[in-house]
Amino acid sequence: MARCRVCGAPAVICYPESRLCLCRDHFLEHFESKVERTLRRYRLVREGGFVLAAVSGGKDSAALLGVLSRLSSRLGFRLAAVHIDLGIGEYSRRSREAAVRLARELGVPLAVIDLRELLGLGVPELAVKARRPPCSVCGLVKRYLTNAAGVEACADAVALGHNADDLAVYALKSFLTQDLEAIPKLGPGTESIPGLAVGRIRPLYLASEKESFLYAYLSGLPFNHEECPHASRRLLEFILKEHLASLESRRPGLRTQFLAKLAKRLNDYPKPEGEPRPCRHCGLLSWGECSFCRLTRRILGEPMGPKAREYVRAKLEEAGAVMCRG
Ligand code: Q46
Ligand code: ZN
Ligand code: ZN
Repeated sequence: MARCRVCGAPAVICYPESRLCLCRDHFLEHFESKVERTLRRYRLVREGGFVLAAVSGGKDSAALLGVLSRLSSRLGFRLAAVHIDLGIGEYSRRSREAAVRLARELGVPLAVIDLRELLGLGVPELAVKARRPPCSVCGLVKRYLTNAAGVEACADAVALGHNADDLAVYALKSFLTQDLEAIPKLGPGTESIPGLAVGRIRPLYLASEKESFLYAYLSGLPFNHEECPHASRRLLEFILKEHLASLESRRPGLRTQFLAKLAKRLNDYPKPEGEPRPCRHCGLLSWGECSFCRLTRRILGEPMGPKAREYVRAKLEEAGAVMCRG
């Protein structure tokens, strides 16, 4: 049986690239210092700043909120959380329950944004009406509402729970499809555009999915173990993930080396042309009309951005997760 390099107790994880094996306690410590190093190295948080963590209810967001709540006092930033209930049946009900329990146990204020309450429809019905795959509508709605929440809360950044496995897949997919403009947005952090968009940070940028899972599980944090019923094994993302996992097993450390190098070269990739402008309906980031206002205008006959912003603001205020006065 593998033993912890620090104390000799039975190991819960071994890193083949460094031959480091760690027990539960030393793994938890190791994971927290890894995330702290990421936050410092890429200057993702500042003392006195305010971070709003997007919490889906899954393992990655549990690890994210767990580790950020430990680091917030050490690094001196304030933390709150937002959960979007996507209205995907039992899966969303369990995810919401897990997110609420998680925030309560960690003592972090949480605002819950309920898509059905806001639009009268959940992701599955929106997708049917829009004649688009559920994940495409879901991604659009999540991006819009987390950005709206960050702007309304006057947060310095919204923290996302993407781990290294996910990010390596997104980056590789962008290379393969030559969607090069997507690459600069996949780094450890993006800048805020005042009034239009809040910066996004990825504290788990260099942490693997296995580490995230182990951290959440071994810390006893609640999370929904189920997969969304719309997750499909036929998607290119899923296929790439399997191939990258197989490469990683033959070349341990490849994924994080790739991401660390990519983070240094983000400025070499093209950015969208033209200046971002406020959406003519809701005022958030767009190039004329934002995709959320366009989608809801087509489906519901009204661009719902302005109502969404009001709704989000009210939920954040109710939760005590706003840093500024409106
Ligand atoms: S929640 Fe949404 Fe995922 Fe479900 S509908 Fe697709 S994107 S699979 S992370
Ligand atoms: Zn140990
Ligand atoms: Zn809009």
